[in-house]
Amino acid sequence: MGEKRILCVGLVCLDIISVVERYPPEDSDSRCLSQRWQRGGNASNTCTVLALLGAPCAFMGSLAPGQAADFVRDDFQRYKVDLTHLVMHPACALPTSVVISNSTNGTRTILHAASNLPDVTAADFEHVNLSQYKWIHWEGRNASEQVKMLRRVEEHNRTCPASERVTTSVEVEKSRPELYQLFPYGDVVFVSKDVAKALGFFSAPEAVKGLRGRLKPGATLICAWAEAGADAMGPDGVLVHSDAFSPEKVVDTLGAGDTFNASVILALSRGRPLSAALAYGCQVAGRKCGVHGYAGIV
Ligand SMILES: Nc1ncnc2c1ncn2[C@@H]1O[C@H](COP(=O)(O)OP(=O)(O)OP(=O)(O)O)[C@@H](O)[C@H]1O
Ligand SMILES: *[C@@H]1O[C@H](CO)[C@@H](O)[C@H](O)[C@H]1NC(C)=O
Ligand SMILES: *[C@@H]1O[C@H](CO)[C@@H](O)[C@H](O)[C@H]1NC(C)=O
Ligand SMILES: *[C@@H]1O[C@H](CO)[C@@H](O)[C@H](O)[C@H]1NC(C)=O
Ligand SMILES: *[C@@H]1O[C@H](CO)[C@@H](O)[C@H](O)[C@H]1NC(C)=O
Ligand SMILES: *[C@@H]1O[C@H](CO)[C@@H](O)[C@H](O)[C@H]1NC(C)=O
Ligand SMILES: *[C@@H]1O[C@H](CO)[C@@H](O)[C@H](O)[C@H]1NC(C)=O
Ligand SMILES: CC(=O)N[C@H]1CO[C@H](CO)[C@@H](O)[C@@H]1O
Repeated sequence: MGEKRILCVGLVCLDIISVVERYPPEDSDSRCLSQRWQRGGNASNTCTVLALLGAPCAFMGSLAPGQAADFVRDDFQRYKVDLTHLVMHPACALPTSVVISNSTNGTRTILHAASNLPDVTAADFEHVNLSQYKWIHWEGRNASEQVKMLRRVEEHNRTCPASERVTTSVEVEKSRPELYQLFPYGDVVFVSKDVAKALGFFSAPEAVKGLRGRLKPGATLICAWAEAGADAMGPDGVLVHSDAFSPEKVVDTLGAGDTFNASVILALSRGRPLSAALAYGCQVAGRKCGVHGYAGIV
């Protein structure tokens, strides 16, 4: 049997990435340094990183037919990500993002295309055999549906033997108040700098202290703050911090947050203490910022 899997629920999309030395002036015609297709979407990226770090994982999300979807599916398979819970929508299109990646300092400018692809629902999630997973992570999207999924896991945990219980984590990344209803559900909650700022906090430690009251008792709150590293607080109420680990040269920060989250989830799921998990997350995310894509993170 081996290690049980980690399931990530959220979005997969296609990222078309053009690497430039400097931002192009409007209405100009210029050459980029390189261009690539990359499987994107936050939950999908989290799976990529888990797979590279050697953790068996699965992705649950919606997919539409077409060339972009074929590319995405092949790429998942290349990383041996389990796709049992892909939900097909034949009449829809896969979302695509165009990314301008600045290799001079690693910033990424993202243009999302709207898509008619619906999110997975609580009814889809009913098909998941919870006993097969040790951890389920949600990218906060359709929050009211996701709350139903989280409640299902809580119910499962209440009725099954301890060895079958599933740990839950949620990521509140966009400052949409609808997503804030997820705070009281995860065993681990990841909150972004954007959300922290929108809620009136100016640093990761302030955000962790200020927002912990929104979590259920015994839960852990984690907040990453780019070059300032990350802070967290677990059930014991002790604030822990890790500095960022800067690579020699920052070339590509696209997916640094997903890399951080995947690494922290993996470390916690293997029983590491919170401080060690946070440091590991910052180390792997820092390494990621120094390379294009993900291949060089291990
Ligand atoms: N410029 C950087 N140098 C070193 N480490 C970084 C840098 N940017 C991000 N990191 C690392 O990545 C972690 C997550 O970064 P951040 O808070 O910027 O996530 P994010 O905004 O969600 O990223 P993305 O949107 O690109 O996925 C940080 O805690 C830090 O460890
Ligand atoms: C890329 O980085 C350089 C150096 O910091 C900066 O001058 C330029 O404005 C950046 N371009 C973009 C698109 O961020
Ligand atoms: C990169 O350059 C842009 C534009 O000058 C700036 O806004 C941004 O903060 C810089 N980012 C980093 C990570 O240095
Ligand atoms: C769920 O998975 C467990 C463990 O693999 C298995 O024993 C059980 O039969 C499965 N249940 C269903 C309903 O498929
Ligand atoms: C969430 O899912 C439900 C059920 O599928 C749907 O009715 C609703 O429109 C969705 N909401 C958002 C914000 O996507
Ligand atoms: C499982 O759900 C229960 C509530 O039923 C919750 O207290 C617990 O934190 C959850 N996770 C684990 C790993 O037990
Ligand atoms: C991952 O967690 C960090 C820190 O809690 C957060 O800033 C980020 O938004 C989360 N998700 C992604 C995709 O970066
Ligand atoms: C497709 C998508 O929603 N991507 C988001 C992933 O997370 C980053 C921040 O961590 C957002 O900027 C992206 O928009």
